[in-house]
Amino acid sequence: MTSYVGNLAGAGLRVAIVCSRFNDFVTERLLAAAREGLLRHGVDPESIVEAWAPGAFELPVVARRLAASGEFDAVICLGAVIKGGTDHYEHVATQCAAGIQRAALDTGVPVVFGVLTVQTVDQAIERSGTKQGNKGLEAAVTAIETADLLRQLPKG
Ligand code: INI
Repeated sequence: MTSYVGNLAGAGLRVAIVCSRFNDFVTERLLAAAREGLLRHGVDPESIVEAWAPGAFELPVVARRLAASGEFDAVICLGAVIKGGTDHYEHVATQCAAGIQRAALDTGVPVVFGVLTVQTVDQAIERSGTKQGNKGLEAAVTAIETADLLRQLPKG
């Protein structure tokens, strides 16, 4: 029997982070934790590239370009979609999630969904470094684990 599991082995990985400027009081905290997570697990600071997108809706197109470039082993998308008074939030969150998954499947590069989709500002704060951890750190760990797993699997 052969069993594959991705390890938290960041050495040698090249990682791009795409962060949304919308709700930057939250996304900057996600970004700081993602960076820290990558470094803590051995990713070389010289191998990390960051790009800013206007909002979560624009994350997929930026992530897809980076993923298709052949220069990265994983792309991390960070954003904060917070419910407002209209259903705008639903469209942004749904299209963002679908576009991120599509970017990954189109390119074969892991594109990680580090986007908070929450009802309230408090819930966003809780998930960006307070009571409920930090989605940015989670995204960094997921990126490393998945990239390392793909490094081990037979080439597609
Ligand atoms: N963008 C976000 O990243 N978070 C939000 O909560 C949000 N809401 O609720 O409006 C949001 N909207 C902007 C959107 O991502 C696009 O930038 C905009 O629609 C232009 O395409």
